[in-house]
Amino acid sequence: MIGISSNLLSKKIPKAITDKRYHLSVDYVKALTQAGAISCMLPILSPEDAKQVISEIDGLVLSGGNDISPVVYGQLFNGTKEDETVIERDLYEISLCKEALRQKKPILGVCRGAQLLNVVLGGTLTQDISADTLINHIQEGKPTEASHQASIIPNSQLAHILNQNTVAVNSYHHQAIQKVGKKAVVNCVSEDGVVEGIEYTGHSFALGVQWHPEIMASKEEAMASLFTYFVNETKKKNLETEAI
Ligand SMILES: [Mn+2]
Repeated sequence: MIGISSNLLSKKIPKAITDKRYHLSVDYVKALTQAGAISCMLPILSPEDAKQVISEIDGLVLSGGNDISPVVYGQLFNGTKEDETVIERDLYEISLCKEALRQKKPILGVCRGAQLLNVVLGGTLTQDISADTLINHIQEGKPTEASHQASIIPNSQLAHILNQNTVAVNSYHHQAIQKVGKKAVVNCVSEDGVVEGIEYTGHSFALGVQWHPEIMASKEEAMASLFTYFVNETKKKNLETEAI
């Protein structure tokens, strides 16, 4: 069972009785189903609950969504809008991510999730890259289609998973990884130098990509292989446990 972190929606939905809802794009669920896993959506609980939640799942997907509050990586608001952050989500996901690393449960971070993994490992983010980049990282075309190229760092886990030197990715971010966290390395960089992926160098699988592979996974084999690899890692852990 894979747990997928969720967003908090506070907008009024037509015909819904209440305004506040946890929500998640169905593409994450579909990509994991295609990779042979069943999944569940993780509502935003208290950080103290993370230990038990992680103990009950085999792997964690940190999903995309709103900007992470710079407060959690020691910066002031400088490009991130405070009203677009959800501090309870940040604090809960930080706790989930730390606990998954501690319990050696595989982690796949998508977009915000990659940034969150970096923050947990002690890294920082650039709060607004739009003024400094040569390509538009908030694409205008369809989300199922790639909008920019990125180079995969040779000998990285990502290079091993995708088995290619470059990758065409979709792009929906105005923030990016700045200082890379401890025990993490960059595994993918866009043509204009923006970090497009990181991976953990410790004793469990934790990898984050800045794009949205779940939206492309039904059509693109490379994107599907990210989920397949991640799901296989979660099964490996079970086999190890069963062998004991
Ligand atoms: Mn991008």
